[in-house]
Amino acid sequence: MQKDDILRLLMESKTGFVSGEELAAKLGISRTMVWKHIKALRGSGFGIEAVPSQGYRITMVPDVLRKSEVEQGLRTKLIGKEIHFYPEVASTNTLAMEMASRGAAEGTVVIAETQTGGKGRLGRKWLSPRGNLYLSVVLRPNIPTHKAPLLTLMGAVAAASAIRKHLELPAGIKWPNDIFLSGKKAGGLLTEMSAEPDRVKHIVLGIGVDVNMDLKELPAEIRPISTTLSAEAGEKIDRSPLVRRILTELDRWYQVFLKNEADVLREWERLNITLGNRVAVSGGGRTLEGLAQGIDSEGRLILELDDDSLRQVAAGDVTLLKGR
Ligand code: BT5
Repeated sequence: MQKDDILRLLMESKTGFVSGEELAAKLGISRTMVWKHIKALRGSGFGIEAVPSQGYRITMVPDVLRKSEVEQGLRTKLIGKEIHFYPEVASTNTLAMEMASRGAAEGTVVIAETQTGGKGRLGRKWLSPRGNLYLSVVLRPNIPTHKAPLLTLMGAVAAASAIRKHLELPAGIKWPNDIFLSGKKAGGLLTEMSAEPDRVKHIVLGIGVDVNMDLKELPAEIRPISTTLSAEAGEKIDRSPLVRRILTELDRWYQVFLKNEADVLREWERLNITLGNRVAVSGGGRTLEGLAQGIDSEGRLILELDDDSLRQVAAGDVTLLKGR
């Protein structure tokens, strides 16, 4: 799109300025058309000043994810070869599941600025104000259904690694699907699956990361136990390169997963904040307490109960009680 090309040329300019004449010549359009595009860009929130004899210059970039910006320089093999951006959807997971059942290619990504019906696990809600990341990826691994939970762990490794590398924040993983910073939840994962009796047909891996929202957007009861990347970093975060990094890490860790699941589990163990703690695991109407000792080859949490017996837990909500 010409508008995107103008944006790119302005962003790439060393001096910041590009003259209307140059823009017109590079795009093969009239200067009047250039002016129309500049007006449209201003309309979508960009600050662009026009200085006589120097040209146009960007003075403010709105906090909006742009497809061209995310795709620019994205060098993944599989994840994000096709990306669908939406200003608003009910749930990126629901949409990606629909796309997957209609044959969407493996690696297809759905991203939205906000969700009106964001989903957590077990029918819970994922609040989705603007300024954060909401994305879902279609995967088609050739694995038995009982291995599917490992993809949540893989996604958590990828998300935590991306946050660590991109922002140098010490993101950790709380079993099974939470991204934690400073002891608070900064993101979550939701894996949904369509399966034959015992093989996976497709999986949608959904990731929500709290990035730039004001914590006041969350209800008072979860505000004290939640955080955002910008609150932790102490500055607003440019989301496009962060998305790129998350897709890059997903691309990498999904390949690792397909080659050797154990390598993913090893990295998960390195990044997790659950193991070694006394925990309470609730789910299915009951709570178990014990020492979180490890995870097994299917991603289940191994608990050592107070009578020294071991118990494998496939799903639940973990509360960290105290350290070792
Ligand atoms: C999760 O569930 O943590 C999974 C979140 C997955 C969200 C992504 S966004 C893209 C994709 N599309 C979707 O529709 N979903 C995925 P769970 O462990 O069940 O945690 C849910 C609980 O977290 C809620 O009951 C709240 O207490 C809390 N919560 C809700 N919204 C939150 C937010 N934005 N930040 C922090 N905590 C939140």
